[in-house]
Order: sequence, then C-alpha cells, then structure tokens
Amino acid sequence: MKFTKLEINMHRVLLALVMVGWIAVESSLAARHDVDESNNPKADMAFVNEAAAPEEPLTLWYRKPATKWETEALPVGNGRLAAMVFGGVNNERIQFNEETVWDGVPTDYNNPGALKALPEVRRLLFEGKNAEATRLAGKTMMGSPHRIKSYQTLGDLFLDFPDAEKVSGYRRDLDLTTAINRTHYSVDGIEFTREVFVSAPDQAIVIHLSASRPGKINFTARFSRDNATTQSASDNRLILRGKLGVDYEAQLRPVVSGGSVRFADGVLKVSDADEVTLQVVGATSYNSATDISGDATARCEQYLQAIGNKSYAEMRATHVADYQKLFNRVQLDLGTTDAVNKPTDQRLQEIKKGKHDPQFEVLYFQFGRYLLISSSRPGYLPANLQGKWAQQYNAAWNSDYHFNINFQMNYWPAQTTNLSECHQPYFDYVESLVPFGEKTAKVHYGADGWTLHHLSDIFGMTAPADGVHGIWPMGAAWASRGLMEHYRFNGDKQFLTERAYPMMKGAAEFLLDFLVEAPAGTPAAGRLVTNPSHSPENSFIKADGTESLFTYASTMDLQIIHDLFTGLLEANQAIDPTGNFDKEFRDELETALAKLQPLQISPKTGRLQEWIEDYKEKDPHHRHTSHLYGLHPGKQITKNATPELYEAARKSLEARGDGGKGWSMAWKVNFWARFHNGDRAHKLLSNLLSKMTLTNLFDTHPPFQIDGNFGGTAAIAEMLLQSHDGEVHLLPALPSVWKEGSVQGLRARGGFEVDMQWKDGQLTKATIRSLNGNPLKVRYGSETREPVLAKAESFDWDGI
Ligand code: FUC
Repeated sequence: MKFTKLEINMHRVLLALVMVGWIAVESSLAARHDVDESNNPKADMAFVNEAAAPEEPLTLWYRKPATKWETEALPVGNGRLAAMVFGGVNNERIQFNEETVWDGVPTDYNNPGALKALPEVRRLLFEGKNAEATRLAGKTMMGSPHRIKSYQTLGDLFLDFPDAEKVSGYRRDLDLTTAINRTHYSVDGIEFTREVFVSAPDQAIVIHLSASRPGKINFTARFSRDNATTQSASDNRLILRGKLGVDYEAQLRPVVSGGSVRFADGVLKVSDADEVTLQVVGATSYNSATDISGDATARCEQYLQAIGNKSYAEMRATHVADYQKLFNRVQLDLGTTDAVNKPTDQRLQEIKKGKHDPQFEVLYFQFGRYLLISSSRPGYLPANLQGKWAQQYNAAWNSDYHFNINFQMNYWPAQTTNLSECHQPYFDYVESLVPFGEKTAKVHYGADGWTLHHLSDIFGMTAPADGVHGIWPMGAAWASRGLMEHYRFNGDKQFLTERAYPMMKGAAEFLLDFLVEAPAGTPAAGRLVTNPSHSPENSFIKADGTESLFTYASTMDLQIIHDLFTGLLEANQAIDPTGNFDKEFRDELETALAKLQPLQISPKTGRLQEWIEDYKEKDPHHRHTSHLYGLHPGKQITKNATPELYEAARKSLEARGDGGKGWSMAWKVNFWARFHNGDRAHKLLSNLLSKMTLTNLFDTHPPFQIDGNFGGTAAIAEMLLQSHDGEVHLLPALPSVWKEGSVQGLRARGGFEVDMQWKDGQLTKATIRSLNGNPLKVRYGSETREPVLAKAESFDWDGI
C-alpha cells in the first residue's frame, strides 16, 4: 500500500490530534484536585521534647501533625469504611469514606450502534489503515455514555480543641500490628491521647480521646461536606446527609464520661470530660449496580444499635483480635538497624539518599498487607484505585476499577501473603459484572459470553470508556486469572466448579467469538487474532512513519488468551481428572490454542515483540510493559519451558528501563524476581521506595494510587518464594543485601505454607506445610526434592 506525502502528513496530523486529545483527557483525569485543604491541621506551633520511638517496630510514626491529606495523613479502614487521620493538636481532621459513595446512577452504558462498524474497523486494521480505523472506532464503537463518574468522600469530621502554643512530646503513629492510629502529646503538663481505628466487627470508625487528668477533655466536633446538610439530632447524634445518585449518610454518637455534652446547630460540644469515645457510622442507599433504593438512615441506625453500649475497651479488643487473625499470618525479618528509632519520614529521606534500611522494607511490605486488610473484606466491594481512601469529589481517574492492570495488581499480594479472604471482594465484584458484560458482548461484538473493557464503576460499566484506547475487550479474561489463582492456592473445588469455571468459561466464550482469522497477505495470515486490539495505552510507529495505538493481535492479547484457555484446561482436569467434563468445550479451546497467533521475537532487536509487526515504539520507556504479561503475572514464559522467549522478554525489560509510574515500577520488581535476579529486583524496589513512595508510605503515580503499594508488597513475596512453574521455589531472587533473614507464613500454589530462614545469603532451613496433601516439588537453587506429604504434614528442608 502506498501513501502520498500529503496523505502521510494528514495521518500524522490526525493521529497527533487524537493523541493530544487523549493525553489531555488522561492528564485531566489524573489531576482533578478539587478539594479545599485550608482547614487542615497546622503544625506551626512550638514542638518541644521529642517523643521516643514506639516500641513496636512495625509502626509508621511522625513528630508533627499531618498537614496534607495525600502525603502525610494516615489511613485506617475496615474494607467498607475508610478514614485518613491528620493527628492535629488545635484541630483535628478525620476525612472518611464509605465504599458506595459514588456519583452516578445505574446506567446502561452499551452503544447499540457499536456492532455495525466492527467489520469495517477490522478490515481497515488488517489493511494497515490504522488512522481511519481509529477515527471510525472512536466515532462509533465507544460506550454510550463513555464516561463514568467518580468515587467520592463521604465527609470530614473536624474536632476543635482549645488553642495550645507549646506542645510537648508529640507523636502520631500507626501500629500495623493492631491497626490503631494514635496521636499523643502533652500541653501544660497534661498528656492527651487520641486513638482511631475502623472496626470490621462493629462497622464503625471509633475515635477515643483521653487525658492524664480527669476533666481535661474539651472540644467541639462537626461534620462537613459540600452539598450535604449537617445537623444535630435530638437523640444526641451528629448527622451528615446528602444525595448524589445514592443517598448517603454519616452519624456520630458520642459516649462521654464526666463533664458535659451539648448539641446545637450541627455541633457537638464536650466540656471538661474525663474520656470520650466517638462512634462514626456511614452508609448509602446502594444495594447493587441496578438498585439504589436502600435506606441510608436506617442502615446507620442499625449499625449504632448493633454497637449498643459496648465499652471502648471491648470494641478495641474485638477490633484487634479480628485484624490480627489476618495480619499475624506472615512475619518477615530482613535484619534490624537503629534507623527504626527515627521517624518514618526521616527514614524515607535517608533512603532517598541511598541508605539501605531493610527494616523499612519490611514495614513497607507489611503496610501493603495492612492496606489490603483495611480496604478489602469479604462481603464488600474490592479495593479501587485508591483502596477506599479518597478525599475528592472528582478523584484521579475517578478512583475507579481499571482492568488493564491496576485492579488486578491490587490483588497480587492477596494469596502469596496469606490473605485469601481479602481476595473475596474481587470475585464477588467480577461476578456482579458478568450480566453487564454479557450484554456488552452481544451489543458491541455480537458475541456470546461476557466481556469487560479497561475500566468499571459500581453501576455496571462494561462498555468501552474514555477514548479509543478503551476499546480493549480483554478485561474479563485478565480478571478471570484471579479466579484460577484462588483455586491454585487454596484447592477449593466447590469455588472452582461453581464460580470460577463458569466465569472463566464465559470470558473464553466471548474470546472464541471475538477471535478472527487473519486474512491472506497479513503477517498472521490463517492464524486466530484479536481485532481490534491495543497493547494497553502504548503507541507505535509504522514503517510509513505514521503513529497508532490501535491495531490487531497485540502480544498481550495473545498471552491473556493463552493464559485463560490453558487455565480453563487445567480447571477442567481438576474438576474431573477422567476427562469427561465439558469435553466439547475443551476441544474447542485446544483447537483455538493451536491456531492462535504465536508470540514473536524481533529479528532486529532480539526482544519479545509487543505488536504483530516489529514496529518502532513511540515511547520506548512506556509505563505499561504489557507484552511481558506472559512472564508475570502469567506463566507462559518461564526459564524452563520457553528459554528463548524468556531471554527475549529479558531484553524487552532491559529496553523498557528502570523508570515508570509507581505501579509500573512495582511490576518491574516482579519481573526481575521472575528472572531470578534479586539484585536487580532490589534496585527497582529501592527506586519504588525512594521515588514513588510518599511520607505516609502511600504509592504515588503521581498522584496517590494504591496499586503500587500492592504490587510492591507482592514483589517482595515473589523475591522470596515462587510457585508458578510447577514447583515451590525457595528464595528464587534473594538480593545480596538481604544477607540474613527469615519469613513465616508465605503461601504457594498447590496449597502450601512456607517458613524460611537464611544466613550469608544461603537457605539454612525451610518448613513447608501441606494444606491439601497435593504433590510437592521443592526447589532451592539447582536442587529439587519431592517429599510426599499428606494434608497437614510438613517437610523440613535443612539447608546447606
Ligand atoms: C492506566 C494507566 C495509568 C493510570 C490509570 C489509572 O490507564 O495507564 O497510568 O494508572 O490506569
């Protein structure tokens, strides 16, 4: 095909316009700060007598109040409710969320006109007319509407105290072993202590104020939120109430000993009290993606009623026990240093200057587990782009669920770090999207099964969103990988048969319909390919100099399909080892796999090709490294099974460089772990900590985005233990700086729990407990062993 100069220039202009538009949309989605932070606590009074370090090393701690939400305030949560605490002295701000406070209403996002253009878009892409295809698809194939609305704050609770000019021994901290935030200081010789936690058993944010002398607690409390009413009710409550599509409500009930309590005009005034507990509950009218007719007020009432007159001590003990049941399953020790005696922000500064602080790495690892426990609990929604912590009305990327990496990355540490229960919201949410995805499959592609595109909300968005890069119907297939992983780690056959297999099958049915045979004259002629396709959000330069991000048969698609189809075959075998289960479908998968376009290695660069042709990359350091999906999280590319692809993938990763957004750096730590290169993985981990980690240890894209925290936590586990290649691999990527250490409670596929100790970089002992009595092959270095273990038996590998 030949283009005239004019045509080429027109293409360039058109593409430039599309790209500029897209980048503008992307950056406006990223930077939608619409929150007034002028009422945040100040830290401009005199702070004297430095507080000592907390006794518990797994504590984030600081010697000044937070003055900024994003970088300094500390997160607490119970999976449904979340709060950010500043630890102010003269005034305190506790911003809080409830997971269903989303703008928007149940919506049918499907576009009945989309299907009509599909054959033409496909033809154009096969003929290399990418710009025309982009234009046509952008006009015709997007969801309608193609924008979702934002997850939002539920509100702020402001506490105002008598002004203090001099504050002694100030410390605010977050103890990861108890999930309790504490602010402690003295004014005029009186010690004040404030504790905040969010209880899962009691479904409340609990704030407790105490002082070293009776009668010394004085403050006012009020709720605040744009477009909401705040009032004090006759029965001693503060109420915040408003409406988006959903009705939302928060209620505060004080429990006060000593002194006096007054309510007036939406303000609670506590005078001369000995001790105060504030119970804050919140709810909306959201029932499901299609029903928002619940009663937010009644829900708040019920939560408070259920708490009844439980004492603070009782609520605290229940919370700690509930949290520790999950948190205590994994211990990690990478060595100790006296840096632990310094405040967390100071340690981070020193890490930025190149200091190695292994105990900080453990803190970061356990913080990721803490965040997952605090933002993802059975029965509720999964963690979104900010977990559940968002102060905005228009959050970056709406704080939504992004399916082209971010949502899945949030759950990478769930199984390996022994928090399988916290994975449940992922399954429930994905399952809730199936009926919507079935409709999208039909309406947009005339296909069976179900599909998801690159993002979703809580109102059933499954159609293409945002821009042409949103025409990426691979979300359901990638999301399905988590279902199979749950089975691999836990061996729950009922889950596999009744939930995972049907959802995976539906995702595959869609793809079987969506795949087309590439026509003669194309590089993939006669092979099954996806069309249209993207390598998420990355664009390329064609031989004629034109740019595009729209194509067919991107490498990532082929890997996701391989992963899903082979996963289904594995599931089929697990459900019925005799081979009689769903045989016809199994045959269909096998036939499709044999005909699927294979992965390609560039003859020019030796790298794994990202696209169907060996295009030049527009941005060689692009944040997405999508074509290495088969290396991680997938398992198509391994050292043992595909050594050539493995080497090619390594070259691709080298070429991508060590930079990236928070989440992309975290992904690279995982990749290097899969290359068994502990030192390189550690280098990237150090970059993640020093460049993409905020003072409160939140990951930053920028702005704050939680996936990097979860990806980083998962990567540390991946450096210590791997199990994706048919064996439990001990210390596969131990960096030389982690000379001595130990870990307890990591989980491996096949159903194993692993403890390890090492010294001078060598394994000294490992204990592997079998949870299901499955066959076991263990590897350390080049040595493998195959002990036979019954369920609950364990095996000790005594090291060298
Ligand atoms: C994807 C990424 C962006 C960002 C957004 C939430 O679109 O490409 O970097 O993480 O998700």
